[in-house]
Amino acid sequence: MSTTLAQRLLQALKARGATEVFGIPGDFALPLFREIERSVELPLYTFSHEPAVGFAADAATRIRGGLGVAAVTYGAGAFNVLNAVAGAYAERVPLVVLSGAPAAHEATSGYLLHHQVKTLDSQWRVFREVTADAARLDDPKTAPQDIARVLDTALRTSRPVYLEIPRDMPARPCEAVPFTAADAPDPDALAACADELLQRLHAAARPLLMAGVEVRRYALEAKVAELARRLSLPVVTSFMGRGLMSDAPTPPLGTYLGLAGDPDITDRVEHSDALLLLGVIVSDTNFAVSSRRIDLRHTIQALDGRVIMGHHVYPDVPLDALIDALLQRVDRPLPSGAATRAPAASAASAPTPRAADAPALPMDIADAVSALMQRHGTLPLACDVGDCLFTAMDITQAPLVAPGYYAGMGYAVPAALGMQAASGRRPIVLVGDGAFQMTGWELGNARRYGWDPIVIVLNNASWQMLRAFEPEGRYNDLGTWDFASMAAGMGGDGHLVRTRGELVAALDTAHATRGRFQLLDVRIAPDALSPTLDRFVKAVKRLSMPGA
Ligand code: S1T
Repeated sequence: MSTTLAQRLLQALKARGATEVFGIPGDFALPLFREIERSVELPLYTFSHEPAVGFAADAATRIRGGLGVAAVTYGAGAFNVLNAVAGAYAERVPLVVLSGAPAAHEATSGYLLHHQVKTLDSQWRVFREVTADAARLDDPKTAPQDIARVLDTALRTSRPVYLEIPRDMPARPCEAVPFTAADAPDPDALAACADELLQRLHAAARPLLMAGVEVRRYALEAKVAELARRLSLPVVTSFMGRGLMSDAPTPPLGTYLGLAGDPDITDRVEHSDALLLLGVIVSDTNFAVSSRRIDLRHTIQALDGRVIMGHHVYPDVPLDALIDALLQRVDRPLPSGAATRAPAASAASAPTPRAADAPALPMDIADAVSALMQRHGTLPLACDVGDCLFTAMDITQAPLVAPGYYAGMGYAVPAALGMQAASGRRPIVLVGDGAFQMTGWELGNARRYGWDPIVIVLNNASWQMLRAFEPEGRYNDLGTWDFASMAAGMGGDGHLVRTRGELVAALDTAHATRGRFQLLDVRIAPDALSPTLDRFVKAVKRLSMPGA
């Protein structure tokens, strides 16, 4: 019995770290789905709407490493998953899109085919714009090399890729998929880069390391933590990098949020004379509300396979090779002194404990989740866009997946399901009511797969983050949806929460209940912002009004 093209593809995905396939079939993808189910190489999980398929596959790879896999049908299915793929591209996620497609004889039938847009190549052209590589597997003889090239590009660039599979191909006999060898960086250039970088750090009075998403994407957290330890180099994370190295022996001092964040962290970043940006995307969400514009010429940027120092660039220095070269060279701490902890919040600044019957606020959610983790250990977090993400900045540092840069809503609930599928760990979800309206219903798929996330809905009856900028916009009003009452119909338990005391009690009950998702519908006054979002909004308004 020969091995099929689909089996070879699944074996190649598994060999590159994939542990499951998320998908929704369609007639152009039925042969592929049949082979996926028959081959038992990777479990297949289906969702209700393709954005969730993409978000789950994205989060699976963020939390576990390796490749994430989203399988969809041609046209209506593929265009539905497109926004999730765009977000994966922006946020450096190695997501593999498998799309069914018309068979060769259909493509030449002379008919316009169902699901077709402008031409049969329209989808191919659109996906080329949001992926690092693509292949059409229309020939079993060339498929092994094409699959190897595309999947290894995904891992090497940490970007999504696209494989289009005509429906007469999955069951065709096919040879094994090889691995492609990555070109090793020039050893002299790598040595020169590492030597210069260490010289700059040793010459600095206030060196600082900022860890960004590539440190997670290339599985370098332990090595970067070891490098910082040997150098006695203080570490912070970017906004997108929140949660990185949270389980390191010395976790980061905190997260850089400019004017919206901890003034000590802001001072360290903005006054560093050797800011080492490791895998940090230089985006507005990471740097927009700086109190003083960081002169990137005085930083050391290692991103996207190159290192920029001052006015010169080392063009081919992958982050993993750089970290290894630095570790080989470090033999003494930096003269700038030991990595000091950020000053602990003084007792005077410690918030006064609020009455249990006080209306629940975003900060109460941060405090309650932090307290839960202190009692029971770290739980991975999945956050959506909105004040929930700013609220998460005040939670104890823990592994966090969130669309912090592309900022596509509807991410967190499907992402949590993907995280639990890939890691087996129970996640906590923070999501606003607006984002929950988009994809919260995917919780209905949790029971049949045994997933049981704890979902905290910040139900402020509005698109509050937008209202913070446009208070008079009535279009931001959403009305109050009774999400707690809807949980049972989807196979979970709902908890209506109005006060701080009810929040703490509901979270304890939710944590103690396994096998059913738990939905905390936390009613929050529309004008109640997290402290971080409040500072962010004020900073943006101040910086966007010249002379403000
Ligand atoms: N649609 C999608 C898919 N993603 C988006 N980011 C937006 C629209 C724009 C947008 C925001 S924040 C926000 C929207 C609509 C409101 C979020 O409302 P909710 O989930 O209830 O959270 P909260 O009330 O905490 O704001 C970003 C700025 O572009």
